[in-house]
Amino acid sequence: MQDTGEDKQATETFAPDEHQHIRYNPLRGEWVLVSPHRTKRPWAGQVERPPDEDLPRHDPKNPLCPRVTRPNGQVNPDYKSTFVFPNDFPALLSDSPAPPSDDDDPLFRSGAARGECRVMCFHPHTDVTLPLMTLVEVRAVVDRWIEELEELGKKWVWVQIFENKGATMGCSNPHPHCQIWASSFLPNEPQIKDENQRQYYLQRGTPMLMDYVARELEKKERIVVMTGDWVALVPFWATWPFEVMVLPRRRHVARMTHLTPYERDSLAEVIQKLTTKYDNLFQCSFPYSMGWHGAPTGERLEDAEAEKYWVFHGCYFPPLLRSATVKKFMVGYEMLAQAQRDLTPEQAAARLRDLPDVHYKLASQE
Ligand code: H2U
Repeated sequence: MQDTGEDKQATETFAPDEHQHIRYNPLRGEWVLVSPHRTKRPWAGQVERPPDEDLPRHDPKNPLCPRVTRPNGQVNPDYKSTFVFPNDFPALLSDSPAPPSDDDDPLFRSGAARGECRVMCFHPHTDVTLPLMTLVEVRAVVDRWIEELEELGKKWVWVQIFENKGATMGCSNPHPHCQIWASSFLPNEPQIKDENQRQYYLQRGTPMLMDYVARELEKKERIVVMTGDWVALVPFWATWPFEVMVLPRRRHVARMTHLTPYERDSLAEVIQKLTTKYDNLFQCSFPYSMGWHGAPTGERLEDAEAEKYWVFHGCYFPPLLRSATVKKFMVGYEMLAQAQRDLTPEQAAARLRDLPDVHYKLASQE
């Protein structure tokens, strides 16, 4: 427990939407400071450029578009659905010399890093993001993610699928796409989640996130959208203002590769519904970084214990705070002490939940 000090002075009754407090994230084993009384502070800081809404459907200069020649001379096929290619500027190569082993040195440790990086285009049209695709098209994206996980997961212990969307998140290309980085090592984030889920399972004999989702379904305070098999909610311990987790709500699933056809359809639906609400929040193409986490792969595919405690889930981290142009900075206190938020997770969930289910661009066409 973080030392909260004795609360000797409090005379008012605690109200989570009014009074500052700290919340625990059991998945990462860390705390977040919630300061709801600060939501009304004026903003005179940096303003982002609004996302570009007038994108061409096809740009012959964009290396992610169909039929375009990439700078390395390769010509993209005239793809009609998803398209995956090896990243031309990969952070991880499959064959590279390893540093000398220095496990005994407590101060200067290093290790081998090998892997593969791919780029996956979601759709042939640059102006069509996930919420604007048909359900069949989103389902094709889900299927392709699973195919990539199956293939890369045979060899690599961790396959990270992630989407960086919008220039605010450092995304270099507006074409709808994600990246897939597979590595010979378990990166920090999944390693922390692996250990915390394992410890919880050892102590209680149930998977942490299935227990968590059951409690959230009872409370109904932080739910944004639900489909047959999935729930998208703002976690109790969210750090980003409109952070969302996508969790299985009926059946314990450890890996994305374990999904049934119906669960895949239902996942496509929750992705479409959530991203529609995101875009509707500030009537813009909502930026975020998102990705999927499930039980490790490669040499850990046979780890039956990990399949008992890992719960497959999605994480959405959007930076926007109060408009299409004002983002939350994770700086100062966050870098030096711990994450802090103003808006409560319950307020964020209510704002998203109350938005229309129809995308603002499609609503104007009705
Ligand atoms: P981001 O927009 O999320 O940065 O991803 C684009 C990726 O596409 C990036 O990793 C790759 C970049 O290396 N890329 C290619 O592999 N080939 C190209 O011709 C352009 C971009």
